[in-house]
Amino acid sequence: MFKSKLRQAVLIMLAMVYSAAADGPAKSHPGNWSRQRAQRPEEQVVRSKTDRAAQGRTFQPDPDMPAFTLPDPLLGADGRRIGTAEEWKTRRRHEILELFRKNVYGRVPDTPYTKSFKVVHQDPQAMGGAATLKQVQITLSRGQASLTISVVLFIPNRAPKPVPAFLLICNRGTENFDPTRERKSEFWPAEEAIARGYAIAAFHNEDVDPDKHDGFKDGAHGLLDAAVRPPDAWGSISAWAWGASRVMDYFETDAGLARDKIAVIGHSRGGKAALWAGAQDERFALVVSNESGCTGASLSRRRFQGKESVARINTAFPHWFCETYKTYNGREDALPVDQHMLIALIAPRAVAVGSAEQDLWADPRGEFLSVVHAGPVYRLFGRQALGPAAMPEIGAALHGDGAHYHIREGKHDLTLRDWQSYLDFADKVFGRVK
Ligand code: GTR
Repeated sequence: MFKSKLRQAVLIMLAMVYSAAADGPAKSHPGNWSRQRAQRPEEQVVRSKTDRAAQGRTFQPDPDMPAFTLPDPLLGADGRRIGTAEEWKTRRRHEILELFRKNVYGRVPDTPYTKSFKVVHQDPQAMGGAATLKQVQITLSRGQASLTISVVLFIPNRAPKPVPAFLLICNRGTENFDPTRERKSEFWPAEEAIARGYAIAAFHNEDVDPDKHDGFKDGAHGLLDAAVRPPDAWGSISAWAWGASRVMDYFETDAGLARDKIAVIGHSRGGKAALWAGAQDERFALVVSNESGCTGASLSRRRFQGKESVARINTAFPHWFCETYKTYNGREDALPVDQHMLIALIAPRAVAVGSAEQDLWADPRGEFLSVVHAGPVYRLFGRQALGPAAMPEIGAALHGDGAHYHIREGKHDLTLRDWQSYLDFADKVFGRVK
């Protein structure tokens, strides 16, 4: 009893020291940050799958950047510290969700709409008999206006039902989730998922909202917005996240799918949407961000040359976030949130973040640190997240308690290698392996 209390106290102290150090000026970590932190005694995570090609290389040291301090996810708006999971769930989680709605992603209007699901095509012998294909149309209507999200879903035939499932918010061409399987893509490796006993689904983000700035006339905005959009009206990232939740509405009606084992995954802009979907919609049991970068998994306050900034993303993609977010252009330190708080909103559910070595635009270390700094919130629930871990070697994955991080060689992309890492973690999260 005493021993376990002592151990808990040591863990909390380590976490506090760790947060303080990593929140402080970036320049307080000269040299190789990863190696400095590699020998923490309380390391909880399992190292796995080191790619042969990587040969023990670690991620490059940080470039020079201004010092920064992260907002504390556990400090409530009234100045009181959150000390229990209950306080987090009933108070702080809502405060942080509101901060993200008000300042970053925008708010979904509460306009009423109707919803219908239609299985428009079904093939019980798809993939040479390995899977059942379902093509589902989800139609959202308001008066005479409507939009339809087309979902491609494969469910493994040779697996006990209901099965866990991955839902991809696809921000690349629809050929990446070809229902005929004539075209196969690593971006959505359906055969791999099926062979491993997972259902796999995808929809195209532009079904929900075309990825262009048209003054919010088309897509979900055209359907649901009021005549005058307030400064915290939702942008396209939020619309895509909302679309993922509408697909989840359908999943809940499909007896083949385990509704408590649904993962939402996205790459890059799709990864930003997946995180925001998972932050808001607690039905997603696992949330996967692949190289989501700025206003996805990476910390906004880490500013260095060669990384996407808030000003740059708001200028290049003026339709992605709410208007208020633009007031933070060049003022990241003034944001009431940073992206570790987005990850924290997923707690105690599972989160997986992946980076690519050459993808400096997305800031791999900033993506890793977001997960680390969400740790104190996971610990309220008795989960360790990544624990006091160092960034893994290139090609390695950390499967923590409720959190996963990996970094692979190569460029900005969602590859089979990334998927394998996420499926390995999902196996653990969903109790398919010890
Ligand atoms: C880039 C953008 C990133 C990322 C990426 C993508 O142009 O700057 O934030 O979202 O697009 O979606 O591939």
